[in-house]
Amino acid sequence: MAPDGNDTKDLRAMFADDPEGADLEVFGRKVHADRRGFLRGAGLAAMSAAVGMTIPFHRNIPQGFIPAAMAQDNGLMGKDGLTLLNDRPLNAETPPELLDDAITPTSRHFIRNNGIEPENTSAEGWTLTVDGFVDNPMELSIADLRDQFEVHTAALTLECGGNGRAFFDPPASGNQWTYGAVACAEWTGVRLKDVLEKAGVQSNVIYTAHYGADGHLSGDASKLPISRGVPIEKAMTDNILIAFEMNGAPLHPSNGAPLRLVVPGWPGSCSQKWLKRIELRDVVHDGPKMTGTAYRVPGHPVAAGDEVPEDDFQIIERMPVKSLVTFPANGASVGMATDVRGHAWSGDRTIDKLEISIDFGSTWQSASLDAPVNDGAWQNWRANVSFPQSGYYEVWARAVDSAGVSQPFAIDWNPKGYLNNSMHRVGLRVS
Ligand SMILES: Nc1nc2c(c(=O)[nH]1)N[C@H]1C(S)=C(S)[C@@H](COP(=O)(O)O)O[C@H]1N2
Ligand SMILES: [Mo]
Repeated sequence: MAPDGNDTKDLRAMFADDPEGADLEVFGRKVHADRRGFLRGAGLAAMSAAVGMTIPFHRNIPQGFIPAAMAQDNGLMGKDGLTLLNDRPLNAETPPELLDDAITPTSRHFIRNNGIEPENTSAEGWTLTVDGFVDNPMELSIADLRDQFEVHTAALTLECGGNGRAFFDPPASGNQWTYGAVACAEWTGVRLKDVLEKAGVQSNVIYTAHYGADGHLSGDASKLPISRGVPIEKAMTDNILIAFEMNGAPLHPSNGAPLRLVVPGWPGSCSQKWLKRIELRDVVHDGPKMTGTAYRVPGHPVAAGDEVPEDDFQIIERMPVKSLVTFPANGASVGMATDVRGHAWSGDRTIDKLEISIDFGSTWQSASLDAPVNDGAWQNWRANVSFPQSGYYEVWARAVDSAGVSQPFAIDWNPKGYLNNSMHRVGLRVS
């Protein structure tokens, strides 16, 4: 049966009776069960967030119906061109050439889940608890956050600590991220700092602890998939948001709807999604993925493949200086001259210089580099390069940050495969 106007009645009835059977008939395939779960809980707001815009005729949509744009995409509803690395937990990255925009569209923001996304991601009735060593413990709805605090919008760079892990040799276990576990979306919310100030941070507090609503992979409701935190001095900086909008719309369900932290420049794991609670502690947080070797690197250089005692590992704080070439795509064919462009960032710092080489690093030329649009945003850069003759070339990019630190050519190896900030190389066929 075709889902055209004349069949509206039947379509509605079909979805009411048997949504899965209806998917099969309408889309010719079963829609990913997780996707259906979100929609059941979240409704129109999640659907709009997922397709990336409002749905003018939403009143005509049958109950339980999944828009075709969301049904099509390999279970990654509302995501465009992402590469699925794992579907349980869901992990998907963005090819660098799809990160060309100054502000990453929601449809191209990577997804990194450690557990199972909550079914209910509706803003309705969602609360955030702020407790621990505070003078005034609080429970705030999203409306309370909007009403009681100044609302800010900022472009904020989020990168997974494991981005680039795929290139470690010997390999490191975990998601084999290549380049695309990074994004810079525009987030709207309130400052973490303002909320903590209102709660009244007690003098013994040294660390935050963040808790989300996602479930552990084992299905054991008493276990959390991940709960991380940051030193209180970091938490009190200006560019950290408790966000309820992403690119001017409700958050995408997989990116933490309806509420999340965004801690730019630090490992993405600090930015708790589906945020339910922030606790202030008088000890370093010890939640899942805070201890052992998770999101930690040796405190000293190690040779590739070395065994490192657990005591030598330190918690990763700021992310290192890094850049991406987002145009042209790796493997593209171009003429004798081409525009080249991308982004550069360095956690808690700015980028001073972006250089590119087309001769395997012998000579370098400066690209033109924009200032960050705000504190916490990546910086956009561009150049025009001419090639002396046709053939195969590589464009290499290296950023230098405000502390004078540059990107390495080769990976600085560590056992868990974090913080790979080696230069991005893009191969081009020039003729
Ligand atoms: N509740 C919760 N928050 C989370 C995670 C998670 O699994 N559960 N993953 C973290 C990790 S490791 C990263 S890199 C970022 C990824 O954010 P994104 O999926 O919106 O890109 O979310 C962080 N916040
Ligand atoms: Mo991450």
